Amino acid sequence: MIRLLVACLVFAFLVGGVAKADDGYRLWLRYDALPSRMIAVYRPRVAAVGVTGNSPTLNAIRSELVNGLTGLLGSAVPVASDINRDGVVVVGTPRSSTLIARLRWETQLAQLGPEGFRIRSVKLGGHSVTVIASEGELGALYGSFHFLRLIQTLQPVNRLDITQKPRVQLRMLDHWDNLDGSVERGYAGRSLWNWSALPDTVDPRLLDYARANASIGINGSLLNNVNANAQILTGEYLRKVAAVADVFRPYGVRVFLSARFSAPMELGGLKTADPFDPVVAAWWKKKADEIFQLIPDFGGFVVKANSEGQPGPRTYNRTHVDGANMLAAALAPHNGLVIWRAFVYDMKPGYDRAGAAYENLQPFDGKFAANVLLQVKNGPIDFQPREPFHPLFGGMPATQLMPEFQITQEYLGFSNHLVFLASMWREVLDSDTYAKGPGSTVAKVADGSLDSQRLTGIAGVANTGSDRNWTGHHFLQANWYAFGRLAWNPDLPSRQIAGEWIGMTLTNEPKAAGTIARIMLESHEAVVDYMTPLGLHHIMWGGHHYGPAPWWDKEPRADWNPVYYHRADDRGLGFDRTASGSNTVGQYHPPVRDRFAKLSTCPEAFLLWFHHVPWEHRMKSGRILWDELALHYQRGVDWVRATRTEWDALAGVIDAERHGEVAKKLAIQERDAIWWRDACVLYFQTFSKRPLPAGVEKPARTLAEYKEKSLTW
Ligand code: GCW
Repeated sequence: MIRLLVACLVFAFLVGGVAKADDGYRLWLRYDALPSRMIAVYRPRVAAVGVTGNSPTLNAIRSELVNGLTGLLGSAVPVASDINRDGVVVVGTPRSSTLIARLRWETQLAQLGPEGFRIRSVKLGGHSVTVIASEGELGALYGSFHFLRLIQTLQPVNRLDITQKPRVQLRMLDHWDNLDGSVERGYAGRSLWNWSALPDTVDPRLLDYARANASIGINGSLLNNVNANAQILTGEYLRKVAAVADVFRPYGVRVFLSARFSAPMELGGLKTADPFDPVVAAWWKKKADEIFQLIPDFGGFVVKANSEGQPGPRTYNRTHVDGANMLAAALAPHNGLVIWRAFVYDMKPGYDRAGAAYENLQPFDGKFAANVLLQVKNGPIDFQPREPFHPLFGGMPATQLMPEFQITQEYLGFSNHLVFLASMWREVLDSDTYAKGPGSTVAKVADGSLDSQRLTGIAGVANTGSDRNWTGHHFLQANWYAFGRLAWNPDLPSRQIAGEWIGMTLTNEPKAAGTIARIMLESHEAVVDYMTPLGLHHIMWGGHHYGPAPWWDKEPRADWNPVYYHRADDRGLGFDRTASGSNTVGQYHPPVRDRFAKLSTCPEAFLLWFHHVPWEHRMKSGRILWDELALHYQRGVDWVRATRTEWDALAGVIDAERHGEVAKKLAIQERDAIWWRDACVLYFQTFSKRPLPAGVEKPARTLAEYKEKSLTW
C-alpha cells in the first residue's frame, strides 16, 4: 500500500510537479497553467474576455485571450459581451467597443497611433475591469499580447496604467528562403513556405508564425531570399504569395518580396534592365500594379543589387540611387516601399572591404526617393561575432537608414551554439556615432529621432525553419523574441528581454531563471572569446562558415579569405585601418575615429579590427598580446564547460525533453569551442613563435589535423 502511494506520488511529480514534456513548438506562447497560488491572484482580475465586433483581427484577439487566459488559469475564461461583474478584460478600439468609446480616450489613443495601446485598470459601470484600448485593432492585438505577457511572467495586473507605441515603424523579418524550399544560411530545417502546395493548401503553421510575430510586434516578413529568383514575381507565384498574405493580415504582418533587378529581362523578355529605359520602368510599374491588385497591403521590394554577383543598376553604368528610385516610382502610387541593401563591396586590388559600403553609398546621401529605406548591416563587414558599428550610421543624415541584424547564426555556430544575441545588438544600438555630438546613438538613427526621419525600420534575418521547435535550438527562439522586442523598443535592456523570455518559455522559478538569465547574458562574450577575440573577424571556414580556418587563402576573391582579415605575420596581428593602413577608420566622426585610431584608446574588443598589433604589445591586463589572445580562447572554452554543469543541475526544473536537447547542443558547443581555440592558437603560434601561457590547455590535435577537414555540424 505504502509502496503504491510512493509510486503514485513519484508519478504525479514527474507528470505534473515538474514541467511536462515539451517539443518547443509553442515558443513563448505556451499558456500552461500557472502555479495555483498565482491562479488565485489572477482569477478575480481575469474573469472574462470582453471583445466585441467581428473583424479578423478582433477575432484573433478574442481567441488569443480566451485560449491564453484559459490555459494560464487552468479553467475556462469565457467571453463576456457586457460588464456585469468584476474582472472583465475589455479590449478593442473606440469603434469596436461601446465601452471603450464611453471612456473618451480618443486624444490619448491618437497620440499612440494605430499600433500603440493603453492598458488601464478602471471602474466601469461599478465594476473593476481592465481595458486594453487602441486607435487601431492591431494596437489592441499588441496590447493583448502585452497583457498576456504580464501574466505569463507573474507581474501584477491589478493597478495597470501602461501606454506604449512602437518606436520603429517597420519591424521586419527577412527570410533568405529559396523557391526550392532550401534556406540560405538556415539551420532549422526547410523553408516554412510550401510553394508547391500554395495557394490551395496553406500550412496551418503559418498562422502560428503570424501569431508569434504579432506577439513581439513584428509587422513585416520578407518571404524570399535577397539572392532573388525572378520567378517569385510571376503571376503564378504572386497568387501563392497572396494566400500567405491573407493568413498574416489579421496579425498585422505585411509581406515583402525580394525583387531581382533583372526581372524585366527574365520575365518580360526585355533586352535590358537599365533603370533609365522607359520600357523597363513601365514594366516595373505594371508589375507593381499587378501585385497590389492581388495584395492590397503589400509592403514593397527588398533589393540586393550589384553585390555578390546580383544584377543591378551599375551593370548599366547607373547608380544605386537610379535603380532604387526607379523602383520607388513604380511602388509609390500604392504606398509601397523600396528597401535597398547597402551590402555592397566590389573587390578592388588593395582595398579594404570594411570601407566599401560607405564609399559606395555615402555620396548619395539625400538622393533617395521618399519611399526608399537603405538597409545597413550592423557592422561594416558581415555579421561577424563582433563588429564595430557600421560607419554609415551617423554618416547619412538625409537618408532613411534601416539596421539589418542577422538572427540566424551564420557566423555564430549555426543552431548549435547557445548565444543570446540581444547583448550583441544592444552593443550596436548603444554605440554613439557622435554624428550630432554625444548621444547620437545608432538606436536614435534606427528610430529616426536623430534626424527626424519620416520612415523608420529594423530588419532581422530570420532563424526560423520547418524544425518542430522553429529555430533548431530551444534557446535560439530567444533571439527571434529579442529581435522583435528590440525593434519595438530599441532601448530595452537585454536583461529584461532575457527575463521575459525565460519566464514565458522555460521557468518562472526565481533561482533557475536567474541562472539561465546569467548564462544568456554572458553567452555572446563567451562565443566571441572562443571564436574571434580582441577584434579578430572573418576567420571561419570558407563557404559554409562553420568552424575556424584562419589559414584559409583559397577563395578566388582576396576579401573572402581569412588571411586578408587577420594579417598575421612575425611582427604581430590585425588589420591596420588607421592612417598608416587603409584609413577607413576615417569614415567615423572625429571623436569615435580618434578613439579607434589610437592604439592606447582603442577598445580592446576592437583592437585587431583597427590595428596591426605587435605580439609583445602590453595589454591593459599587463600581459602581452599573444598571451592575452590565447587566454581569451581558453576563457571561452571554460565558459562552455561551466555552463554545461549549470545546465545539468537544472534537470528537475525544465521538462526532460527540452532539457535533454539543450544538453546535447551544449556538448557540441564544447567540442566546437575547443576546436576553435586549438586551431586558432596553433595557427597564430606559427607567427608569434611563443609558448602558450600558463592556464591554456595543450591542443588535442596538430595544426595539420585541424587544417585537414572542417568541423561538421
Ligand atoms: O553574410 C553573407 C552571406 C550570404 C548572404 C549575404 C547577404 C544572402 O554569406 O549568404 O546572401 O551575406 O547578406 O546578402
